[in-house]
Amino acid sequence: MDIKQLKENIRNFNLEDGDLGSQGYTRVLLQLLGFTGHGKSSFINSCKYVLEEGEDLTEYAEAKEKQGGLTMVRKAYSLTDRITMIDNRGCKTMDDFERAEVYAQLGNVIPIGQEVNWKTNFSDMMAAIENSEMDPNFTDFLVPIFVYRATKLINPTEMEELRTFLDNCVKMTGVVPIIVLTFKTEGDYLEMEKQFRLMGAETVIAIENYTTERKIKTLGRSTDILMVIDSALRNVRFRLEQPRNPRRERIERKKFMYNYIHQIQLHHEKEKHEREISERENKNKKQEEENKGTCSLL
Ligand SMILES: Nc1nc2c(ncn2[C@@H]2O[C@H](COP(=O)(O)OP(=O)(O)OP(=O)(O)O)[C@@H](O)[C@H]2O)c(=O)[nH]1
Ligand SMILES: [Mg+2]
Repeated sequence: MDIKQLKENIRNFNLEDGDLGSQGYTRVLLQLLGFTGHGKSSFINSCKYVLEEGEDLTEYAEAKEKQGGLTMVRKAYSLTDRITMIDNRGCKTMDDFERAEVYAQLGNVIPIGQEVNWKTNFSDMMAAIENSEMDPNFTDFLVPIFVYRATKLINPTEMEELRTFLDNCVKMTGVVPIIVLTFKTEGDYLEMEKQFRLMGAETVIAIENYTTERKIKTLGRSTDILMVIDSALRNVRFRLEQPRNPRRERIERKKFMYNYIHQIQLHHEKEKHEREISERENKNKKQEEENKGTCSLL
């Protein structure tokens, strides 16, 4: 498909187009997820830049390298009347708590426009889910997009964590996250693509983001970026060919969150219990050795 056609398809995308209509969905939410500094905010700027005419790049979403992460508040950026991108807070690690927060953002449990603070206890997490009932949103069709730097190699442990993460995104949304490999010209993106495919990714697209320093529009760079949005819309069309119930899907996401939080709670309790046993054993051993020492002196 040529670039003109891609742009037209995106601009004219309508949720009503399929045989079953929109089934209650009113917009597509492209949910950008990933580690801090991997290029989520830059990707939003790039998408808007490519869809707009002209060569003036506007930094809609602030993008720069910042220790600890730059984007803290979930923000929405509309691409068309029907398609909105969400710049979610990036995570530093993939530990249980941060991941729970990533799922909460993906499931729209954290309202748009709200600062995302990593919670460190289970009751706060449960409370956040309950609070989301104040303003329940079930009319957004969620599409996860995972943004990852092509320069950052993945070790086997991370690979397992990412595989589970991709799988859980499918459980929550019915869509396998689209993998966007940024810094295309700086890393071995072919190798990275292979790794992600081995983890279960269906669509992997390497791109070079447009930045204020490097903003000359070229055919290849612009096409790559549009392909990501096009691929997301293909997923939406595919899912809308089947009868759907947005309210039910929202309930299912909520159940997933409760179950996930319950699982990590059990996991943490088990770890705590094992730590206590090992500490007690060490203490007893030390006591025995001290006693032995006293006996031999006698
Ligand atoms: N060369 C190059 N630089 C990029 C690319 N993508 C992002 N950058 C740069 O990488 C830095 C971090 O990018 P951001 O878009 O702020 O990353 P982020 O994922 O939004 O980070 P947080 O908000 O901290 O989670 C910025 O200085 C960008 O200009 C790319 O594809 N190529
Ligand atoms: Mg950002």
